Amino acid sequence: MDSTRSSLEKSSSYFSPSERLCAVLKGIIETVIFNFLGCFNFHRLPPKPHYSFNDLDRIASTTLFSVNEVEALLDLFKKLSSSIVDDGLLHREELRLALLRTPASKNLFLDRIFDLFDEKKNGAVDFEEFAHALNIFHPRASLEDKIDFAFRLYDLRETGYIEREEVRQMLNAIILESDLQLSEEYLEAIIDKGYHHSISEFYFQH
Ligand SMILES: [Ca+2]
Ligand SMILES: [Ca+2]
Repeated sequence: MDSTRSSLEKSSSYFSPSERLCAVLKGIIETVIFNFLGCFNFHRLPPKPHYSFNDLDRIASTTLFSVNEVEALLDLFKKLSSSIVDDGLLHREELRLALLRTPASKNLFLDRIFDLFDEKKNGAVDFEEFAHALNIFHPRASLEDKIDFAFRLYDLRETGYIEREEVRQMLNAIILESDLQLSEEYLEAIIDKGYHHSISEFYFQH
């Protein structure tokens, strides 16, 4: 027994500190890879929803689109919603990738559009939400609905009012996107002028 222990102690002493460190790191990496693969084995994506002709017909009846147009929208949705995770849902990063060509870039307008698309507020856009949201851009959509959509786009905090700070945030986003250089005074003047003008118009239109 003593001879076995001394033999083990002797053999372990043959490993240098760097070799022992490598062995520990190897163990950690193997554990991480095992758990990573386990995620795929045990947490498979839920099945993607299937849309029958009746579903497309029902969606067409609640929008201005014909059944053929809803079908074309479904093809577009499938393409956009499978760009990162093919789960039948359009995620924020997938919309960013479609419109900005990158999934990571922050964009206030795009985030706000995504929030408006996501009617059920569950963090992903399903096909029905997608079709309903695009309905607002249909040539026959009413002016009132378009104004309502534009109002909600700027009403960042969803209070029913467009506040000065929200106008400032939107203007800053536009300036950032267009690489414009504006002084703080000039920006304030634009907000003052645009704020009073647009708010009165919104109230007038509503
Ligand atoms: Ca997806
Ligand atoms: Ca949703």
